[in-house]
Amino acid sequence: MTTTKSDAALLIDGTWEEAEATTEDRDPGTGEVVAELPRGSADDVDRAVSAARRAFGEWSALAASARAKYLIAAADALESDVEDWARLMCREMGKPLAESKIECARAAAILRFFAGEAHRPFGEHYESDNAGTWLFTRRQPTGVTGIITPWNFPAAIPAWKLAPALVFGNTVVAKFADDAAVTSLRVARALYDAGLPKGVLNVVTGPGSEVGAALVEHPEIDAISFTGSTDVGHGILQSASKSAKKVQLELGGHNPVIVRRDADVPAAVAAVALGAFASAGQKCTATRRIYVNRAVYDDFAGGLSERARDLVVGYGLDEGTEMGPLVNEAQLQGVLEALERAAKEGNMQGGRRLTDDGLDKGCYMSPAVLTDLPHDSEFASDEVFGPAVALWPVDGDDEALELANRTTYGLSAAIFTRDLNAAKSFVERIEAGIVHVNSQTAGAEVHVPFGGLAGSGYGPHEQGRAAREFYTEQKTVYLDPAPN
Ligand code: UN1
Repeated sequence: MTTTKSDAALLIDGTWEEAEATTEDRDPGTGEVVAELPRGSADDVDRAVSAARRAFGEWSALAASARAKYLIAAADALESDVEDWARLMCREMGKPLAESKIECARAAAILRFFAGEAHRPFGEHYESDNAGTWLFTRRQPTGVTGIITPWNFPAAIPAWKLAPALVFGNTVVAKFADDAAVTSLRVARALYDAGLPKGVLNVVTGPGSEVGAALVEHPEIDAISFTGSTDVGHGILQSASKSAKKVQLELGGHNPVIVRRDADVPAAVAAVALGAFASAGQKCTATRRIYVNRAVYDDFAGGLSERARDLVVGYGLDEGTEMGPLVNEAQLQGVLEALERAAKEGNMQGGRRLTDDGLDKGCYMSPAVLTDLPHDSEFASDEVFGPAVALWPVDGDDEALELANRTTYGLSAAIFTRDLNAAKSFVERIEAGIVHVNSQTAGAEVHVPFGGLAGSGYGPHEQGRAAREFYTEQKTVYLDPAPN
């Protein structure tokens, strides 16, 4: 599979454009250049926003089902090309092929779900206190939407923002993260090839400090949806609030797991290993903190340590690879440095750069399992975006819950137990937008809401029927007949 120049281009007003400057987009597994990415500018953003504004009137006036047809055609095209698309994802950001394929198929499923929204209710009908009055809510598109996506789910996250934006009648200017922009651009390409009218979807890649900032500050952008780090998200919120934009943020997580004494320990070990090390831990929903009942602590710790030690780290396209490289050198260095600081406060297995067996050209590390850390250590409260997890023994549910709820985050959490009352109490008391009983912390099904509480999110949740909140505005309509 090769990428061509036109795979990496700006899309403005229905035309694929080259930019004056480019950035090298490298395979983190081999160091090879995958593509030369256009470095868009604030001026490109301005042209894209004007195009989106011009396209808004006609696009928003179409029947939703007419808009949905483009999503279905794009889903068909992407689905027929999953293998090639997944290989591109693997080369661009390191996700092993099997995981990449699942994500690509999920992106197509997301487009199909949102196509279906065209035939589901948009508003609600109420009985008025005045007989004869029709009282209902009507939803209209939010407007010209700025969409900023991360590199860690470069197929699924663009799909889950673009699909509702478009089906509900918004026009879009998107900025995809440089580390996986060509993979994300395939979603835009599929919509474009489906015949999307010009200006409805525009894409400007380039540095967040210029392209992202121009998008967030642009007076003609009505709403911004962002997935990424908490720091960047909070900066976006401040800047977007100056022009009172609608803002939706999906931010970091520091997701806890509680393993009770009545848990199925091998199942808990398997789920924690998957939650912590899949995609090399580069998910906002990844598992990071485990509170294990003292009675099963040694069993659990032994099982997890064995699983981490045996995990096959390698190039994502190689058969048998279970964990690929981190996305780039800077991310790897940041993770290794955070782990070095953590190791000084406790014990660490793994957590080292790997260079043997041909891994020296890439950004590889062994998965880290930390034990004996103080509860007030940096690792216990700050997100480390890599394959690293810490375990602590606890004596009971109250202690486990208190520790699990201690961070400023609130994205995802899991409990492993066979006790229904304990599970119910966990669901009620845990500070998390997504709660699992006996399953890993990561994962998001397309038809249900996805979003974090506390510092993990801001604004309406994404996906499922929840996506309507952000991508539409409500009007309440009192409709009375005029007297004859
Ligand atoms: C998942 O757990 O499959 O950026 C989805 C992220 C989240 C998406 C997680 N917004 O990692």
